[in-house]
Amino acid sequence: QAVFQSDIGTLLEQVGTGKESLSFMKRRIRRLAAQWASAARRLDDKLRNHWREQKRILVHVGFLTEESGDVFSPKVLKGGPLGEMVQWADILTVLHVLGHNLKISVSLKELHGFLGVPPGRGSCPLTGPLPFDLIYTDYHGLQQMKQHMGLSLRKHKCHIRVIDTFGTEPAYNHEEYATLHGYRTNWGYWNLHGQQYMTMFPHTPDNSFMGFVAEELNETERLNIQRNKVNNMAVVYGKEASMWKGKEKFLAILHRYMEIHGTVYYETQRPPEVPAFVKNHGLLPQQELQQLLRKAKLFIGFGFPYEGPAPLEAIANGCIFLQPKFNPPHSSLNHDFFRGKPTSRKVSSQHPYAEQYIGRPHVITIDFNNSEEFDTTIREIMRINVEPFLPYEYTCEGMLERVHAYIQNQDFCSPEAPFPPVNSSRTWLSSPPNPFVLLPNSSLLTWASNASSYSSWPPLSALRLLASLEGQSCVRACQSAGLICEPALYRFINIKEAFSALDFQCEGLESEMNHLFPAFSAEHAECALQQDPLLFSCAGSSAKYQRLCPCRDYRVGQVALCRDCL
Ligand code: U2F
Repeated sequence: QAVFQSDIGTLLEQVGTGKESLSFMKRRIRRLAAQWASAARRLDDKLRNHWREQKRILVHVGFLTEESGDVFSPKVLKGGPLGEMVQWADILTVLHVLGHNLKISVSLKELHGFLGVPPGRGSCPLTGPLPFDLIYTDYHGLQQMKQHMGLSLRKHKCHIRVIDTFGTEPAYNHEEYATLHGYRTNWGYWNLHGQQYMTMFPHTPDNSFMGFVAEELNETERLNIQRNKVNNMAVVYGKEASMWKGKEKFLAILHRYMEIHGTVYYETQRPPEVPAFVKNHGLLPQQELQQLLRKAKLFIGFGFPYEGPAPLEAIANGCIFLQPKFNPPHSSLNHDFFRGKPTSRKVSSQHPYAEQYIGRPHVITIDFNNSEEFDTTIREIMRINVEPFLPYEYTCEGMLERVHAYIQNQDFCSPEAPFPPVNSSRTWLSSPPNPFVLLPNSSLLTWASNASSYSSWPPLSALRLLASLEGQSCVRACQSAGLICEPALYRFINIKEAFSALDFQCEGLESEMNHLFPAFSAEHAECALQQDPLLFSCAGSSAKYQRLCPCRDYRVGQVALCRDCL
């Protein structure tokens, strides 16, 4: 049984010392400890009757190992990326607070120690059972484990979770398919289950959304913030001088109305990219950045970095986040940063989560090339009042709840039951629930829930079958019905009966490896099933196909979980 623990002493000891990145993470863990503790109490109350199994968990942070080159640690105090460290600090805290048995490794030596057998007991370290129920790592760590574990990695890989900032879509993850169809990238094709990849934002439901947290405010802090907001104070998003390059025009317009602050790292002199009228504080400790954001009215992004934590922190502190729309959207096809990343996602603005999940009045996304619109928007921002806002999924309680649900329910190790059992399928065919779109109690679902050999998480009761439009992905199709695509439920709809339930008349039925299947092609009246469950994918679209989409409901503010998922 796992018991919530609010004391972070042992966690801090385990994190170790000797690197700036570890010190940054420890400062963060310490600073947010009280917030985690009170969130744990609330979740404990909420889950009162749940038995939570205590898991043996290894966290191996590959990108911080010397063996991977560790380019991050030396830049912690120099404006380098901190988003990953924010997330790892929070992951460690969540696992610790949930009360699991945690081991942490940031070097190959530690990894070997944790995975190996003590000397004298045998020569080959991994012939026995894996001493962990779960291993959280990243792409670097995965590579290192492959080198260390060799073939036994394959045997144990269902226990692995890969923290993957920008996400990996099934077409890129499937080795054979990626090789045959041009989806191979440097990040690899590991043949994992898509939901074993865990992302920083809910990019594609093909992956699990891990996230991180932002600081929460109490009532007094909220009131103080509202009282002390300075209407003409802006903070620019970008701690590295290069992020300011070529932005003179916008800065000049902004400067007509507002006092501009920056937190750009510098050694001795003001970086030339940062104009003299900007009040540059230099890179600030997280806590001081929060204080600055509490006073500022506007937090403005100039297009890079993509999808970091800072905009959420700004919005949580009552700022309006103004950011550029990308038209055309940035993606691995047209932008260097995303080139070679295992995703086809089209990034519509600097921070699509802020744009799509939060939106106005907290987030304003505009075309920065239109100076007039830019000018008007700045003036509008100075007039409107907004309250601090933090989506539940980015609070400590939200992250604890989500990770708890994953740990207790996600299972990539048990073999999946064959589908569909022949008898039940016949019964169902004789009275086709037509359409069973959006009908939770249709006979398909009743039948499937009764199939006693079956357990599913999310539960089958959450399933709503939809057909996408031609050229539309299942991510979009579900979204436009106010739902979310759920790849774990694909196996229930990858049956020929699903086509008739949607009124598709199949003249032919094939089964193929194609990440867009199951799908219907109107031109040939062809119905196509998916041959390989590893390729079930919410992402992906083609003008040739209407895709079959397993959608589900979700909790307000916690998109990773369906209503009955807890
Ligand atoms: C993202 O990485 P970044 O580190 O560039 O993301 P940011 O949103 O700028 O900030 C990360 C943290 O840095 C902190 C701030 C955030 O929590 O509180 N910080 C600070 O402590 N002092 C300062 O003066 C300014 C900010 C993303 F997260 C990565 O995954 C990507 O690799 C990267 C590139 O797109 O962008």
